[in-house]
Amino acid sequence: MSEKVDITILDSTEESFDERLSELLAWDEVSDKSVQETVTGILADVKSRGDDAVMAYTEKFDRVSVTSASQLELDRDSLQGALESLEQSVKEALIIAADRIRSYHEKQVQESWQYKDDQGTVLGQKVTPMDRVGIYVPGGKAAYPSSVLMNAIPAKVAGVAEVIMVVPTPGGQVNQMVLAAAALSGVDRVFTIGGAQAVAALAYGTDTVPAVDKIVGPGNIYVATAKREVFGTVGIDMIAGPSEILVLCDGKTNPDWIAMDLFSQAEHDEDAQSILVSPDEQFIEAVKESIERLLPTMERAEIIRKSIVNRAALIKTPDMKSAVAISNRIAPEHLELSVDEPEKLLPEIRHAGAIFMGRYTAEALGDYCAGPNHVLPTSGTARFSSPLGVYDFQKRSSIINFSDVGASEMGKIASILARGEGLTAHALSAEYRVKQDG
Ligand code: HSO
Ligand code: ZN
Repeated sequence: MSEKVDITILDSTEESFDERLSELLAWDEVSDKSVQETVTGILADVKSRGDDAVMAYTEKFDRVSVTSASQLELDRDSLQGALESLEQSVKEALIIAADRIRSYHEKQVQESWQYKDDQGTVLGQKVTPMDRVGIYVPGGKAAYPSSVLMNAIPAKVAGVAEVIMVVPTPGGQVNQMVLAAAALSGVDRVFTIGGAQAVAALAYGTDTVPAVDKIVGPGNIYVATAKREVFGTVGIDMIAGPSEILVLCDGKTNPDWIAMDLFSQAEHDEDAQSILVSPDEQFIEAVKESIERLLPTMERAEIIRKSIVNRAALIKTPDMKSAVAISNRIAPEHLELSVDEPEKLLPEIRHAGAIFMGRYTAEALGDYCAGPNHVLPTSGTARFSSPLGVYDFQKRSSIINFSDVGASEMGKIASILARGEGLTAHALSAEYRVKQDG
């Protein structure tokens, strides 16, 4: 049984193509004034009343009432217990995923370095982890254990001493797999709080929740708005837009595989974007047929249909070269190169969050267990940003150690520049160290 799906089909040689593509790509996060006001109020309240405000909002929004904020913290045993309670196959899968994510991220650790210039002055860069990081994990349906691994493991690999997770438990419902993932990732403390109040608690600190240096992790519009507002007091990660996938295919992959790869991102969200670009017109027709046949069988058919009808496209190009050009213009979060020799295309790929090479590399593998991070730049931001990684939890200090000769030589230079800026104290500070005899 197959049903018609109104999916956009474009030909890149048509005059209207650029405009149609731009329309399709356009994405604006709704910035709602009332959300903004609510969030500002919650942030200010938590900042001034601390735990009392956190408890009040947790009761209001999550229907969880406690007499002391310390009851909102889970102990280590309950995390370990959650891991033990999992079905064996699920536990093993989580362990394998965590191990692979850890191994991959260990390669990203940046080392400190130093060198000596010809005046004997030592210059360098010292890399240190952040002290404390907060990880936001959404509650309910959008609680992805895989995202706990992807956020917490890089922080731990970076050497962050304390990783604090917050996760709302609406109606007291705790997601065991999320807690198990926290245990496996080495999360240090977990608080069952969420929303803007959790972001505020992490940013400002309360008697119970310690203030962190950076907050990462996805959340709803309230969480995203709160993160934006506390930025500056703490660091934040990028604010993720809806998931996207772009498949470049030569027409020789099983069309059902490609249809399902498109669905895999479409099922995240009605606003998710799935695009196929191929020089093979018949293949595009075949994928459309697969979509129409497979869609009614999907558990999340309604979300997928809306995402496909609103934001998907099947794009026909004259050749692979123009397909690659379209991909570079879109700068997708996920890019599949479903061709025989993907390494030949790779040098031409300029912007993509993650590149999935060859017909066997389903994007879904990257979401869970390949190893690289699944927190990736969306909405074209791969033009200037990168996947979440260890480097997001490390920072750099410059090291400068002047020799006496160096201080004398560079003191003369600094003095000239300082006087040029009219900053006499700077000039004298440098000049005091200039050797008078040389
Ligand atoms: N594809 C999502 C991540 C995810 N997928 C989590 C499944 N679970 C990020 O773009
Ligand atoms: Zn996904």
